[in-house]
Formats: sequence, structure tokens, C-alpha cells
Amino acid sequence: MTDSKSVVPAHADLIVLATHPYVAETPLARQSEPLTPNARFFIRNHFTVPALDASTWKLSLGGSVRLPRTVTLAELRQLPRRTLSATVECAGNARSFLPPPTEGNQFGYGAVSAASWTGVSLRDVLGPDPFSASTREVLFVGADRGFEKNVGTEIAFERSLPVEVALDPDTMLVYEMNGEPLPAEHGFPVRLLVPGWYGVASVKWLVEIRGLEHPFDGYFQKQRYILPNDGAEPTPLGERRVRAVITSPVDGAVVQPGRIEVRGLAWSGNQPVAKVELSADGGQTWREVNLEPASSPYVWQWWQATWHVDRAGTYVLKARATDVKGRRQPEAAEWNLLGYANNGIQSVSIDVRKAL
Ligand SMILES: Nc1nc2c(c(=O)[nH]1)N[C@H]1C(S)=C(S)[C@@H](COP(=O)(O)O)O[C@H]1N2
Ligand SMILES: [Mo]
Repeated sequence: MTDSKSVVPAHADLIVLATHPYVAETPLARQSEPLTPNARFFIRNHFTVPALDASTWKLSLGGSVRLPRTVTLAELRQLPRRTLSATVECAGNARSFLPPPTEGNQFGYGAVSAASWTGVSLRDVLGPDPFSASTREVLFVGADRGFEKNVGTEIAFERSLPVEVALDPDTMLVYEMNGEPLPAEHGFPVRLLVPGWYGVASVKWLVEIRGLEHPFDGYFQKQRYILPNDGAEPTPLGERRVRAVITSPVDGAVVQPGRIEVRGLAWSGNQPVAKVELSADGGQTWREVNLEPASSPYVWQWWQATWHVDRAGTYVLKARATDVKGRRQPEAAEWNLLGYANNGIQSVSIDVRKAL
């Protein structure tokens, strides 16, 4: 069990941005396996990790559900079990590359990871026709809470979904991550998984689901994780934007002329990536790389290309992805006050030098 006062166990493989609450990203160079091992999966907490006991944990179903009730973990485990691979990306991923600087965790490209998730479809938990006819949204409440200075009081971590997204068969309540019970920092014992959406939708330490007859206007729904965020009517962030990253060679690497293997990852939201292109001249010319097929619509795909370089010099590598719906990532994403959803193209500078 997690001690609510303890800091999350040290993750030697992560870059720690903050400890209270704990926020840590995965270095790009450590994204070396098809899925991210649990100990290397990025962590984005807003409050202290709550200490929950699986044997007494209960999920309460209320609000505009037709049949208010509670569900235990044993009951969840009796429902049809499914496993789905999905990437989780924080909307703040790559925020530090969106000039000028914005408030928030200054993530590099590491606020993203992927795992196989096991649990049940939320709609199998809710049953047929679960909500009153006037239900508009479904609210998900985490057990974690704390003082939020922008609100001036203690709040819980909570976020809503449109009913049709909540009832999508791929929206799941998950209790295993990469074949192990969910680690404490990733939502033990049960979290929501909205597989193609920015991570904020996937509420950890889930304890309550509530049908709502009005749009939810909580802090994390209407003041954070929104776009635009310049005072215009805010829309809560939903599906992830398409993007590619280069994992190897790393920015600043020194290599010898010859054949250089370039590798990376690409993902989108609710659909796979169709094409990744690589440029070795800062974006003037592009060629298509070898892209692995997707093992699920929601999970990243590895790609690889061989780059032949004869002459010494500094080169800028760029990779850009296009998903199966034809959405291609932009050269630069539009700046926004809170630095969200930056899917602008990454630049990786490589120094090609002959060995002395
Ligand atoms: N209860 C709760 N759920 C949460 C959060 C949180 O702070 N509390 N953070 C959200 C955000 S912003 C992200 S990006 C993901 C991060 O999931 P991870 O820590 O498992 O990587 O969890 C989401 N779910
Ligand atoms: Mo996030």
C-alpha cells in the first residue's frame, strides 16, 4: 500500500520535474521498447498519491444514472476482461518548445508513454441504457484532492466526458498495466482509460462516476486543459493531435559520416499514423520512412530510416507524421497561454565528424 505521505518511489529512469506533487517524464533515449515498462512510464500527478486499499475500494455510480449503486473490484473483475494497447500523452508534452515560455511543467518530449491496459469496457459496467434521457455528460472523480491556489480551496481531481465518449466500447476502467496491477502512481486500483485522448481524461484513483444533466464546469474542465485558453469560450481538450518524435540519434549527438540509423515513434488520437517522413536538411526535402503497422488504433508506432551522410557538418533532422485521416502535423503549433497540444515538428541537431 502507498503511504499517502511518501513521495513516489524513485524512478531512476525518469527526469523528475517536481516532487510535491510528483511529475516526471521519460527521456526520449529511454523509449526503446515497443511499450514503456511501468517503471519508466511518465507520471503526471496534481495532488499527493492517495492511499487506496483494493479490498475496500468501491466505485460509486450516481447522479443521473438510473440505478445508483456501488461496484467492488471483485465485481469489476467478473465482467468481460479486455486488453488494449494505448499511448498516454499529457497535453503539456513538449510545452518547453512552444515559445515564448508559458506557465506549467516545462516538459520536453517525454510526457508520453504507452502500455497495454487490461480491464473492462465502462459500458459493460454501466449496463444498457444507464442514464436518464436528459444526461449530457459523465463525470469521473479521483480520490486525490488538495488545495488549488487558483480556486482558493481544496478540490478533487475530476473531469467529464460527453455521454457518447463514455459509452464508447474502448473507454475502459483498467486495473492492470503491462500485465501487472496498476502501480500506485498510475491510479491503483482502478483508473479510467480514454485511449485516444490527452492523458487528463484518463482519471486515476477513480472512486465515483456521476451522470450530469448539465455541462461540468470544474477547474480541470474549464480553466485547465482547454483550448483556446485566451478568454474565448474554452473547449476541454479531447483527442490527441498527430505527431512524430525522433528517439535516436539524440539531439546534439556526434556521429561519423556513413550510414546512420534514425529511429522514432509516431502516434495520433483515435486512429493510426499512415505515414512518417524524415528530412535531413532542416525541412527542405522529405522522404518516407519504414513505419511499423499499428497494433491498436491508439498506440504509437515505431519507425526507422537509414540516413546516408558523406560530408562533415551540422545537420538538422526532422520527422513529421500524417494520420490515416490525412491530418499532418504542422511545422509549428499555435502558441497558447497554457502551452497545450504542441505538436509542432521536432528539430534534432546532429554533428557529423570524421573520427580523428
Ligand atoms: N485522479 C487523477 N487523475 C489524473 C491526474 C491526476 O492528477 N489525478 N492527472 C491526469 C493527467 S493531466 C495526465 S497527463 C495523466 C497522466 O497519467 P500517468 O501519471 O499514469 O502517466 O493522468 C491524468 N489523470
Ligand atoms: Mo496531463
